[in-house]
Amino acid sequence: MSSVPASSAGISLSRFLIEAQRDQGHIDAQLRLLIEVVARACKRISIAVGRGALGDVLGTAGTENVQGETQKKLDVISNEILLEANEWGGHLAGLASEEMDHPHPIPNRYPKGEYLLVFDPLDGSSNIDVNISVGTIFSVLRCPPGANPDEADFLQPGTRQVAAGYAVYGSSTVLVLTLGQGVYQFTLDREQGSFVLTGTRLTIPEDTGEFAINMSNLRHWEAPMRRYIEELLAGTTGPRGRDFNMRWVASMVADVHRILTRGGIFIYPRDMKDPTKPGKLRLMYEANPMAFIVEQAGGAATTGRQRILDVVPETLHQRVPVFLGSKNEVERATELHRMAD
Ligand code: AHM
Ligand code: MG
Repeated sequence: MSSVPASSAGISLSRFLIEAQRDQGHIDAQLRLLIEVVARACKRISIAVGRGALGDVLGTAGTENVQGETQKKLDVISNEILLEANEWGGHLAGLASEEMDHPHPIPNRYPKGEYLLVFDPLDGSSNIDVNISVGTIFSVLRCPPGANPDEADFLQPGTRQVAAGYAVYGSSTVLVLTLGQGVYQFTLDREQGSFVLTGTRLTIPEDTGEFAINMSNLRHWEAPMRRYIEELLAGTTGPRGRDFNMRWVASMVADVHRILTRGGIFIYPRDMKDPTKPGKLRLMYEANPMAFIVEQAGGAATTGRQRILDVVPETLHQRVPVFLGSKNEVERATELHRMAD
């Protein structure tokens, strides 16, 4: 990561966005407002997560989402915070979330804008109760002109994203953002209540000695996936001729944030545990925004077979295998899958 140049020290997210609009013309007023509003919602989620057991926010909500997963109280609270913050500002035509079966229309009493917002309000939520980092992931698309958006209008490939980002609620709260012109990091100044620029033009090293995967699924993987990990585990006497270390937080935001900070490869492959599911992670609000960020930082992101950003979604909650991070490792893993096909 490039540290912040002295001339940019203390720049707030608001100032960064105003300059991106006014001086560079990278964004328009609606997109600026959208990012500001999402950041404000992330601040509120950060406060709720940070209260932990003091806030009556831990544990399950007693409901399931469309994917049959038990919702945590904080999943539901975070989803509501993002909905309430975003629906009245006039910058959105519609929203969709991991926690809602169908897109959420903008109520008729509010003006509609040009953008669509898709998000995972609280990723890694199995980690909430044990005080491990969780996060929010979001992706911004343009609404097709004149559309009163329905689900089909959201089903755009990741190449059409105009912005993407995530917040990690960890030892500090960090917001990582791309507007398609590099990747920037902001850290929440808890005393001031604002996000401050702490990293510009983040880059992921092309080579790495670190991989992130849930190894307990090894017996369910496809042959090329097993071969790739066996190569890494073989160490200095194996085909790769060096040692690799493993890290797995089980919060995608935290694992991806580590990779943006110091490199690595993150993999959630397809497995045969449930052959009806082509992977665990969701394309539109997990894989696509992370793939956009990783590519903007010079890394690579594939399904093991094709570039994630080129996948044309068929459904809102579609799953895909995910291989992302340091370019040379993603290319090696992808090459093994292609050779096996
Ligand atoms: P979630 O959106 O329901 O929280 O699930 C996504 C999470 C990712 O954050 C993480 O990489 C993965 O699922 C963890 O999976 P596993 O439980 O197999 O380790
Ligand atoms: Mg998630």
